[in-house]
Amino acid sequence: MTMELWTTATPNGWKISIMIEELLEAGFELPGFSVRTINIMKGEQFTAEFTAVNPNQKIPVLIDDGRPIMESGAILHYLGEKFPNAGLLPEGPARWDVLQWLYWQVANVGPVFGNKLSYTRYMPDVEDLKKSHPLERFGKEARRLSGVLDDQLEGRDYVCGEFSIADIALYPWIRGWKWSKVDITDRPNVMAWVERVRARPGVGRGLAYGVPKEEVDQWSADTKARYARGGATMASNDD
Ligand SMILES: N[C@@H](CCC(=O)N[C@@H](CS)C(=O)NCC(=O)O)C(=O)O
Repeated sequence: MTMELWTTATPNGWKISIMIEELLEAGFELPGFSVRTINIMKGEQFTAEFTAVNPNQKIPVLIDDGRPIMESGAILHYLGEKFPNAGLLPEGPARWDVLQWLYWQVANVGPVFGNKLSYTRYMPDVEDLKKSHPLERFGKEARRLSGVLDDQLEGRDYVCGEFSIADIALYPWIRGWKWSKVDITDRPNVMAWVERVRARPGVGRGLAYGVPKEEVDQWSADTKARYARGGATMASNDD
């Protein structure tokens, strides 16, 4: 078996590195697993080699025994099915609880938080006039989505009760609320869930792929500046 993850340290990349580490944490063995870091700041996603495995030219990509799979949601779904005993994509009626929240993430939270982040951090300030509409639009929608998530988490430790690929999909975008400037401090269930998910050993290891230890939870000023500069030349992080 060979399984290659082509990725980098971004919210969509973390979804898969967290999934891999949660599988390892649960005792599954992935002997042929390897990670290849794609430098999206340098445009490695646009090479012919990358485009051959993902015509959409974005990380992450999983190549399982030579078969490439693009789209973080599809990769989580695929791995959830491949390792049914991990319980990250349960069988029976609970499966559809999880899948609907997975699709809610890829269709809503990813694009909205991604665009909010992009306009907040990656569009130069001189364009302020042009920024006001998208900032209001995506800011308001991100706040609304955080309220939906808060309601769903009422009385639950995780999005669908037990930890699942729905949590794995949602966490990397929500954890960046300060960087995206989406205030969730009045969403107590979401705030507690962010802490709870972060405390899982597999999640901690998944966030550390390609990241210096001291920057897993807090970027240095240099890294922030580098991301802001690099992001300005990139397409928005649509899901
Ligand atoms: N819908 C895709 C989105 C992937 C995506 O936006 N990846 C970003 C990094 S988080 C990327 O590769 N950006 C490079 C670019 O836009 O050129 C998924 O969920 O996998």
